[in-house]
Amino acid sequence: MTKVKMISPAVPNVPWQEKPEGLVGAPIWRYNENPIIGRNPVENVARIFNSAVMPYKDAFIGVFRGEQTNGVPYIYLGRSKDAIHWEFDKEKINFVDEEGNSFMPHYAYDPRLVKVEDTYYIIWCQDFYGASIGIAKTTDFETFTRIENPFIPFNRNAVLFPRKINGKYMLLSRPSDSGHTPFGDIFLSESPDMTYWGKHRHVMGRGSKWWESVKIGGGAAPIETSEGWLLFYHGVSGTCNGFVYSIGGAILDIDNPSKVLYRCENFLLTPEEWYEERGFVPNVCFPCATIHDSESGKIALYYGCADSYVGLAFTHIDEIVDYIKEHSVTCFDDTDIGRR
Ligand code: BMA
Repeated sequence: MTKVKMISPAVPNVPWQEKPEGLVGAPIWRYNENPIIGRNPVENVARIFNSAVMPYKDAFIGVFRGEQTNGVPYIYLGRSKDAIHWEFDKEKINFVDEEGNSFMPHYAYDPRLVKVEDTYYIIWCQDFYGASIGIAKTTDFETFTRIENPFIPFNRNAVLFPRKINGKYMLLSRPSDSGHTPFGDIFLSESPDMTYWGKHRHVMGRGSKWWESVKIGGGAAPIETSEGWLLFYHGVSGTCNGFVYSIGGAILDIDNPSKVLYRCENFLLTPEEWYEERGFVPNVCFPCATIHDSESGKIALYYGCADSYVGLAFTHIDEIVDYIKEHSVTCFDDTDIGRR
């Protein structure tokens, strides 16, 4: 029995490795065979990173950011029996619009995959006369129907909550500019139908702590727990050699998630290993998904590494919630409702 309850299905085959002895810092430890996806994983795809996975039937499925050899990112479907070794479709996902006509975005990156009720949603960044958020839905991973873009540009990072809250779909996002945005806070928007989005609220701002002082953005879909929504997000620091992306943690109010209950002042994971520090864009740890088991409390966290690889790390619900609470520092902009 875990102390903190995860309100989600049991996933007994969640990938797992025990915590190494003598771990210092936050209770998150890397898989010792990282990276789990290396370079040139599919013909015409140079790198896969910033990708999202989840349990599906008795195995696992995922949507993967595949950087083609012409440099343009698209989304590829992958399947796995153990959530560690992945097989990818050779062709990128061919979306259709609501009339059934083929729809191929100009580019598509940083997909998240979230199941709400009986539908799986893919949320990503695409061109909409500027970088903005795209959404598609599927029930069978064969037909992917692109639905309305939720926002006008610019916005390059979004993730859906895994259930409606007070009857509404909830989407975290980070409004931005069209490039390598030098600012950014996390906002929350709600919708009755996944088409019309409003009641926008500020959730939390870039932090006063140096590791997240430039911008922050939602990461994995929030995990529902008895303490609130556990959110793994990314925080960015500016250095004389460019941005550094670390993983942070916060817990949001269960009924009103624009209110931050706890926010960890320390990063949970920061680039340290060769596959995080060295690559197409060095020094990037970019969380996009978790697979978690409510019975055992095990959490497997998937994150993009250096815009080149996919990494896997582990934590336990009781340990991570304790750590975030023990090291929590919030300000008024975090804890209030977020409407001015
Ligand atoms: C962000 C996004 C991510 C990327 C990161 C580091 O702006 O584009 O896809 O991992 O930059 O390059």
